[in-house]
Amino acid sequence: MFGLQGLVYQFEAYLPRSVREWIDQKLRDLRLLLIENGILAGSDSASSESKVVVDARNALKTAQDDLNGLTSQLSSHKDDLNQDYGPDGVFRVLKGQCVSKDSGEYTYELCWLDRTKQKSKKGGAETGMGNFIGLDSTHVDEGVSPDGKGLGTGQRVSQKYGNGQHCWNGPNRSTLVVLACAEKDEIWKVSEEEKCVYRMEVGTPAVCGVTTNGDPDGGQVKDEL
Ligand code: MAN
Repeated sequence: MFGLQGLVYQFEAYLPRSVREWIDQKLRDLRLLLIENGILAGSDSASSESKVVVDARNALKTAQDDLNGLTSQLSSHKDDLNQDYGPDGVFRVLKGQCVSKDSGEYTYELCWLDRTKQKSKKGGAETGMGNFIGLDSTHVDEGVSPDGKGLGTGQRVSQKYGNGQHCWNGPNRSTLVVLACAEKDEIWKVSEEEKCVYRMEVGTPAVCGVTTNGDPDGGQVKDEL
C-alpha cells in the first residue's frame, strides 16, 4: 500500500492542489474501507494482524475450548457407562449422595459408590475408610428391630470399599457395606470387625426387590412397604 501511495504522491506533485487534495481524500477513504472490512490492519491496532486474522484466531480458540469441553464430557460419560451401578443400575440414583451416622467417638460417612470415612467427634482430620471397589453379595444372619431396621437373614447385596488410609501397624482401611431394603437411605450400624476393617449395615430403597444369587430380595420388606 505504501508503495502505491508513494508513487501516487510523486505523480501528484505535478497536479493542481485541489486535485491533489481530492486524490489524497480518496486514498484515505479507500484505506479506511480496507481496514473496516478487515483486509488491512489499522495503523493504530496494537497487533499487526488484520481483523480477519484476529477473528479467525478467536473463532479457532472458541472452537478448541468447545471441543476440549465436549471431549472431557465424553470421557466422563464413558467412565459412567463403565461404572457398575448394580443389577438394572439400581445404584445410579445414589451416585453423588452421602449418608452419615454418629457412633461411639466417630461420625461415619458413606458416600455412595465413592468412599467411606470417619471423623472423630473431638475434631481433627477425617480418615478415609476405603474407596469404592465394586459390588458383591454377602450372607447375613442378623436380627431386625421392630422398626424394620436390620439386615435380617439371607443373601444381601454388598459394596466393597478398599485401599483407604493406611492403618498404623495394620492394613489400609477397608469397609464392607451390607445393604438391605428400607424406606430411606440410613446407616444402621457401624462396626470395626478387625483393626481398620469396618462393616456398615445400611438400609436403602435401592435394593428393594433386588435378587442376589437366587435369594429373594435385598432385605426384609417392612410391613408398610
Ligand atoms: C483410628 C481409627 C480407628 C482405628 C485406629 C487404628 O483411631 O481409624 O478406627 O482402629 O485408628 O490405629
